[in-house]
Amino acid sequence: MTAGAAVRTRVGIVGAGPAGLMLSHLLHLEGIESIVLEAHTRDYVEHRIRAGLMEHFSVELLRDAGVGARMDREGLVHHGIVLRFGGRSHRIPVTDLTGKSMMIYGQHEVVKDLIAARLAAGGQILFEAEAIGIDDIHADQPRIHFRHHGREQQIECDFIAGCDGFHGICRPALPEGSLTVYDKIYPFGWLGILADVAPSSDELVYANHERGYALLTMRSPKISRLYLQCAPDEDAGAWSDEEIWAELQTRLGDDAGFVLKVGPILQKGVTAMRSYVVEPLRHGRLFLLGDAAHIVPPTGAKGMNLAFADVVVLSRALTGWYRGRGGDGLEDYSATALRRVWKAERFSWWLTSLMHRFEHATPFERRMQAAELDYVTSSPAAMTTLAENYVGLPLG
Ligand code: RFL
Ligand code: PHB
Repeated sequence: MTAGAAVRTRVGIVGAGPAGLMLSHLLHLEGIESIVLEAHTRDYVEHRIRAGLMEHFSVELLRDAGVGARMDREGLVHHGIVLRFGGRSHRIPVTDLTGKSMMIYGQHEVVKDLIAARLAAGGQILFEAEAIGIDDIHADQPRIHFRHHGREQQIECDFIAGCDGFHGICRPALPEGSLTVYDKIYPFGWLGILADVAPSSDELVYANHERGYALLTMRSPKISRLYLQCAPDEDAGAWSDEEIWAELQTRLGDDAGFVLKVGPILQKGVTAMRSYVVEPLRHGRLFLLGDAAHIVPPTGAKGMNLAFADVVVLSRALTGWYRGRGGDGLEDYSATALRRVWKAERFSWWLTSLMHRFEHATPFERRMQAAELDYVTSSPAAMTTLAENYVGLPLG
């Protein structure tokens, strides 16, 4: 392997997920050059099925940034959600309670739109370019070492944005003891499927059933996405398609005779559930964003939305710095982003606790969960609290 000369840019971005791509795009709109490094191929990141629900804030962000046209044509606007338990359905009218709506539009579609916009503008995204180390984050010119087409190369930049997800290299590259880690592992996972069948409900259905949680969501008017609470180390391959549909029908069924439409299962996989935050999010000239810095259990649908919120805070701070307005925004990045992160962590943890079956819960704890479900679906104040968190809190 030969080591190449360093390439120069202003902001070196590790990771072409929603965080890295949106950051590169917003910086470009402000005239700030960046290079994005992505370990996988373009095809891989454009087809990786993950998030589906966008908060009001993320929808507006895509529109304001000029990358919302396809989302507005193909996305599905949602005004409420259904909580189902004890055989009954309870609708939370999110738009009536908050004046805002959500959008179902797959994360992989957002990624496609952002990649197309970056490449059309001459932006640099290096696919199959794996970052292998970072250096000099406390100096004026930090460096990223990466491997591309078998060659080791370097990027020399003013700032590094660690947008490389939970398993990336930026967070672990920080010296031990420089981060405080907050971590919670849940005793269950989600078995998720993508199915070639029209959604059985116009709105998302969150079910708390004695056999475990289930969620009905969608990707389009023809494609359903469904999840089942399962063991954290469940083998998705051990479930036949018939078993998955039968279990979903049992958990999503209600006294009104709800019948789930079934169809060919296109993909299935298991996701472990955890809450995780590191502090601080800035170390010298390295900034951590999105899943590289924090993880939420997917119940509240907050992961991608939080990644976008971090990006907006950092892009404003970098814009201020390059326009000569000083480094206050950069100094404040961690504290500003973390305020929103912790509120989303709280909501995701709360909704997870409310909707899942905890095997070792005591009879008292089960009664507490039942009372909370009753309260949250009968009190206008509690429903409004749920709705304003679900649709997304303001950025500041
Ligand atoms: P990503 O998307 O993980 O992107 C990180 C990128 O970095 C690359 N990478 C590297 N590149 C170069 N060199 C290296 N050394 C690298 N190491 C890693 C990776 O290949 C990857 O391309 O992180 P980002 O951008 O922070 O985005 C976060 C979101 O992906 C995540 O929070 C959401 O998917 C979470 N999530 C949901 N979020 C929502 O907002 N709404 C939802 O409805 C929602 N549902 C979900 C979800 C996540 C799920 N799973 C599978 C975890 C449902 C599920 C089941
Ligand atoms: C999804 O569409 O994948 C999705 C939607 C809402 C959630 C979690 C996942 O709460």
